[in-house]
Amino acid sequence: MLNFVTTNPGKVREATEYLNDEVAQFDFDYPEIQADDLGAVAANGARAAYRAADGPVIVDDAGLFVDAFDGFPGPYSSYVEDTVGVERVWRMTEPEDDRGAAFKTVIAYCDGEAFAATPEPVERDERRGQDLGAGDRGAATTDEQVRSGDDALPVKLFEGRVPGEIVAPRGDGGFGFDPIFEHDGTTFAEMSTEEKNAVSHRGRALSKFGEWYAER
Ligand code: ITT
Ligand code: NA
Repeated sequence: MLNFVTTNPGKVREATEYLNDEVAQFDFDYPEIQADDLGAVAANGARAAYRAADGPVIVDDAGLFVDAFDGFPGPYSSYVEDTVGVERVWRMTEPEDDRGAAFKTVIAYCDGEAFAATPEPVERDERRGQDLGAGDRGAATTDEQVRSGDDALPVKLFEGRVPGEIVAPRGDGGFGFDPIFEHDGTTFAEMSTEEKNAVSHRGRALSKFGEWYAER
């Protein structure tokens, strides 16, 4: 059994749909370091959560990156959802000519073991090679195998990204910024969990993780 470390039931719903009965929510509010790198935040969280759970954990740190704002709110998405709110993120983006955005997530896995070194950051998503643009700051690219002092817990990272556009809110499904994020003409809040997983940042990261985990 794998602990999905999150306070967000929406994430658990998506992970359960994807990984079936292998995951359970571990409701643990890990201390989020101030960093503009989702991978660093997730890796740090996975280490803390592994110590607390005393078993294998995954942490998922996500964010909405708006192109016109150079990637804002990005790693600060949770804070912005709580303070500014989803509707006003739409209003802020509305006057912009370019309403392009991306959701990104980094899943960090930690089970206390070291992993075979990956020759290349194979978990980088399929869009590698394309110009990821300034809005993609915060992407994690490599495994956090670095050991420093007592903090000797290796973490494996899986990244997922999906491009889209910020639109006026539509739909009741999903969570967070889903109502204002449109992908191929449909907002994430208008999709079922299954439909969202098939195209989403989290679905992509979960798929990479699932493939790797099955071979482990
Ligand atoms: P945990 O840290 O406990 O997992 P959280 O909701 O704070 O829960 P994040 O920091 O990863 O998770 O999320 C950053 C923000 O982005 C937060 O406001 C989420 O609601 C939002 N978010 C994350 N994934 C999303 C998704 O798939 N669709 C819409 N919004 C999402
Ligand atoms: Na969070």
